[in-house]
Amino acid sequence: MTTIELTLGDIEKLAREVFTKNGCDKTNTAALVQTVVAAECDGAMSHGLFRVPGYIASLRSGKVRGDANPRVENTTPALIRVDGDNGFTPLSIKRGIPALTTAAKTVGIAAMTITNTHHFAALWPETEAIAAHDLIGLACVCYMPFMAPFGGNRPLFGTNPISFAWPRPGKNPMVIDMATAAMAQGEIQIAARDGHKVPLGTGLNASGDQTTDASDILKGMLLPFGGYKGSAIALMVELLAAGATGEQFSFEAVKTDNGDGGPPRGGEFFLAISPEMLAGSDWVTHCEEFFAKYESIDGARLPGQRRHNNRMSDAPRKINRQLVEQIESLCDS
Ligand code: NDP
Ligand code: PYC
Repeated sequence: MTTIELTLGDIEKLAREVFTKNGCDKTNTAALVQTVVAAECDGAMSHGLFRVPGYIASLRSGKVRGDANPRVENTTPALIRVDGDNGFTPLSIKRGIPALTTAAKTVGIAAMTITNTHHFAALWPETEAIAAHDLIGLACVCYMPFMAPFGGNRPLFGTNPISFAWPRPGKNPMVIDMATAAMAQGEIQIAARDGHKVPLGTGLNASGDQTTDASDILKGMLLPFGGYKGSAIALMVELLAAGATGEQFSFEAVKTDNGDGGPPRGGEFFLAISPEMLAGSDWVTHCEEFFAKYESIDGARLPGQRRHNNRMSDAPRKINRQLVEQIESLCDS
């Protein structure tokens, strides 16, 4: 694999150009560019520029609106609904988070659903945005079937990521952001592209047999992380992202999707909780003592720390050369 070095400014410029030239208005472009740059900045290779060809395919096929105008509605003091107007999710998130955090600060806990939207990104930007208001944040989405439930050999779940952010005033939040599949689909696609094997237990081939060949898994299915326990969490994510939002389950999304390679229509579920209102004013000191204990254990590091460390660097990022050329060609054609 050959790579090319791009500064964060180059990445931003390339992303802005490709979205603008493919029918995105200024507001949607700004939200998408922010998402792509944040992923590259934090070293989430499978969810930054890597996703751009899929975004563009869905703009070109007309599946997703580049001029979507999401609407935010408070349905009760603690419930917020965002209708994404058939756009990509970043703009809905941007518009919905202020209403969600205001509600959680007022009532102590608030939930938000985003529907009629297309999610193709990492989830930590949304939970970090909640934690920035000193609130606990949780978010999850589903996708199209690519993961078999534990014990099965037919895909039913998406790779069903969940993100959880714990606020640490004055510091970066503690952020967990993970697929509930043994590997994110994007990571498998990159392993297949780069000819890397993956650990046994990651997925099955089309015949339902275990394999370490990433290309064969792409023709078959992924398995949940952690056996039946991970499968249970994937099930919970599917129910929250589709059952609780009223949007499509992964098995429904694949039926309505046009197969253009971009994300299907789906929902996103959010929770925001005030630790101050639940636990009292001592919560920061109490939890920081816990984090200090955690970090005192040799070999242990907090989830999110790798991304936060990457974020400190303004060095150029190494990007797959073919991917950059592909995106450049999408600016022209
Ligand atoms: P990883 O397996 O890379 O990481 C999962 C979590 O574990 C992260 O919070 C990570 O923190 C943490 N972690 C990793 N290694 C360690 C360690 N040694 N000690 C402590 N914590 C650790 O993520 P995935 O590959 O599962 O997911 C990648 C991205 O894909 C996510 O951002 C997810 O949102 C996205 N995704 C999106 C989907 C969608 O439908 N939109 C579907 C599936 C995934 P850190 O990042 O700091 O390493
Ligand atoms: O990496 O599993 C994944 C994924 C699915 C949708 C967006 N990312």
